[in-house]
Parts: sequence; structure tokens; C-alpha cells
Amino acid sequence: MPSVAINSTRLNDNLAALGQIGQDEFGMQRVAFSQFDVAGRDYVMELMQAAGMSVRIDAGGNVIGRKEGDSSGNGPTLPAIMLGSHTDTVPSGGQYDGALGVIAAIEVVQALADADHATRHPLEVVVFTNEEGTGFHRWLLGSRAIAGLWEAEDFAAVHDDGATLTSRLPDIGGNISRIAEARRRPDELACYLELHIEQGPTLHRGGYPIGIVTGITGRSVYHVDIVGEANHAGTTPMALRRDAMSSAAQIALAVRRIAGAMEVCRVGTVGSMDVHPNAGNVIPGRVQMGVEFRDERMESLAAAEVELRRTAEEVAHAENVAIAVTAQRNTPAVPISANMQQLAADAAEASGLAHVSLPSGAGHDAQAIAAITPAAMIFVPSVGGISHAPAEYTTPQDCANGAQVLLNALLLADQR
Ligand code: HGY
Ligand code: MN
Ligand code: MN
Repeated sequence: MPSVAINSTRLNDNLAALGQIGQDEFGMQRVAFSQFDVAGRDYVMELMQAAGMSVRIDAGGNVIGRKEGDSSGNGPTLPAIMLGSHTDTVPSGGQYDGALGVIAAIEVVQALADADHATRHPLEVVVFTNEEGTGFHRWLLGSRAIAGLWEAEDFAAVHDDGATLTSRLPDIGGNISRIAEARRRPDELACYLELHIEQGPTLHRGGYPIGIVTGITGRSVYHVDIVGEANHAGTTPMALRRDAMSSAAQIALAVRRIAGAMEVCRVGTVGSMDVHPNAGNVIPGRVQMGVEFRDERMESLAAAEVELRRTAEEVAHAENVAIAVTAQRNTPAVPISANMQQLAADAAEASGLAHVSLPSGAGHDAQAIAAITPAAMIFVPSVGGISHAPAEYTTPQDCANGAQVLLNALLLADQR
């Protein structure tokens, strides 16, 4: 395998520059479709152009940088090796989730250009639209458009602020009426490689610089709408209350019990709660909650849903409230093939870096792109296992290790 080195200083400087776009005192606010998301995309498009890539935006709003391979021109063009991740963050998120994979992918192309090393395969670097699903509650939005996995709910998606996806997609250069044009055929791609922070504690606790991802978790998401009766906090006897908040509290504790004590599935979370009218002296008449379960086994997610719905019925009866549980999204777990895991492991060994294999508890664009081409994911440590929070941190050395392994993986894939 030819040896080409990434430039660690440039990588970490570019990562820090992206980290300034959308940062405030609470963390990263570069949420999808925001002015900060647009600014972040503009920044990485400049880096792509500087690295010698042609840049386009597809109907799904995905930013796609492309560098032709040296097979182009003499004989049939080989399928592209695709690299990428996302630059959108969760609200008050961290600087590395998604961003590292994008900046490292561009660094890989820049380093190859600096070394005057032309790959046989064309290279594509993709910034996928709204990986987090923020606002529209339809995650992996751009990568699922490329994989041809959009559903009716995607076309009909309405943002929390009331705007339709149809009206917002043009803000980032997309066009919902032409979304089918974003779809890529399997024969256009050789493979997909993604570098990402682990977002969990395994690598940092174990002292491993590199993680080889064995599979990406499944995830089921629910909207729970509890309607009771708003009433006066001071005059309403306890026995006469139809209290949406005490019902919501019981549902939240049940979600923890389902994944915790009952071990029905791996994890369960209540991440959002809207209380109406949200005034201290009013018994809440309505509470809307976001619930999600994750597991590698889809049957465990199905069992968790049964338990959630059974609990909701029980609480609705006991509290004399109405509880509607609506399934919002069910994302299947995706295994990473043995030979793609081996490619990532060989890439780590080419740089003499220790590695360990592990599943991903976080979802990733790779789990959509895996539907149309073989995918591999490389992890680097998250200090303290913290992510989706301002304290998210990966050391410059670990970022550089990850980018070098990504480059090695690309070079190995280019030879195969
Ligand atoms: O939520 C996730 O698993 C990912 O960070 N989007
Ligand atoms: Mn994330
Ligand atoms: Mn991510």
C-alpha cells in the first residue's frame, strides 16, 4: 500500500475553524437548515474546492465533492470510493460529532493532492443533510435520499416551527420534487468509508486509539401525546385531577425500567417534553414527549414498543387521561461485513495503531449508505465517552490517527 501522510496541523486547524461556526455559550447550535448549518456547509465547500474537488449539491441538499481518478479517461470510469459524514449538530451539541468525519475526508483528498498521488477510483466526499433529524424528526435525511430510502413521512415532514420540508430544502440547495435524482445506483460506488467519534466510553476507557465498527444500532422513535385537564393548582383536590404531568412522569420512569431493570432492549430515553401551558400554578393539561429505544435486535425493539403501549394504557386508566403513542421512525440495525471490518483493521495496522472491534450505539449515515454499497466505519475515542454535549472532546492526536487510518483504508480499497 503506498504511504501518504495526512497533515495533522491542517486537519485540527480546519476542525477548530468549523467548530467556531454556530458555537455559543451552550455548545454547538449548527442544527440542520439553520443559518449556521448553511455557513458550515459554505466553509467545507471552500475546503473541498481548495483540495481540487468539483462540488455540487444534490436534490436532497447533500454537498458532494468529487475528484476524478486516474482511471477516468482511459477506459471505463471505475465506481467512486465515497467518504463522508455530517456537519449538522444536535442543539447545544459538540464540535466533533460528524464534523471530524467530514474534515478528515477532505484532509484525505488534500493530502493525496499534496503527494501528487492520483487514486484509480474517483473519490467523493459527502456532507449529508440533517443526519440528526433535528426539527423534522426524520434523521439520516440526506443519506437516505442517496440510498433511495425515503418514505411518505419524509415528503410530508413538517418542522417543529411549522415549516414544511418542501419549503425548507431549497434553503440548503435541495429540491424535494426532484429528490429521486439524489438516488445513487450501487454500480456507481465501490464502497463507503466513514470516520466518526465513538460517542461512548469503550475506546477511551480501554486505551484503544482506533475502533472497528461491527454493526450500527437499530432505533425506534415515538411521539407520546398525553391529554388531561388544565386546572387551578391551588383549588383542585388531588382526587379530582387529570394531571398530564404526573402521567408523563410515570411514562418516563417506565421507559427507564423497560431498558434498565427489565432489560427488554439495550437503552431507552425520554429526550424531550413539552408541557402545556407550562405555568407553575396550573395543573398541566397536556404533555408531549419524545421517546426512543435502541438495540441491535429488532425483536427487542418490538418488545419495548409492546411494553410502552401497555404502560400507556395502564397510566391513562389510572390517571383518567388520554395517551396517544405514535411510532415516528423505525431504523433497522445494520451489520458491517467482515471484509469491510478487515479493511478498516488492516488500515489501522498499516499505521501501527492498536484497535478493538465494537458495535455503534449511535446511528450514522453509514447505516443508510450500506443499503447501496459496502460500508466501513472507523471510530476514535471520545474523552469520558461524552457526546451530544459541549464537553464532547477528542484529542488532536486521536483526530489525526483517525484521519490517517481513513486515508490508509481508502488506499487499500483503491488497490482492491
Ligand atoms: O442519535 C444518534 O445516534 C446520532 O448521533 N445521530
Ligand atoms: Mn449525533
Ligand atoms: Mn454523528
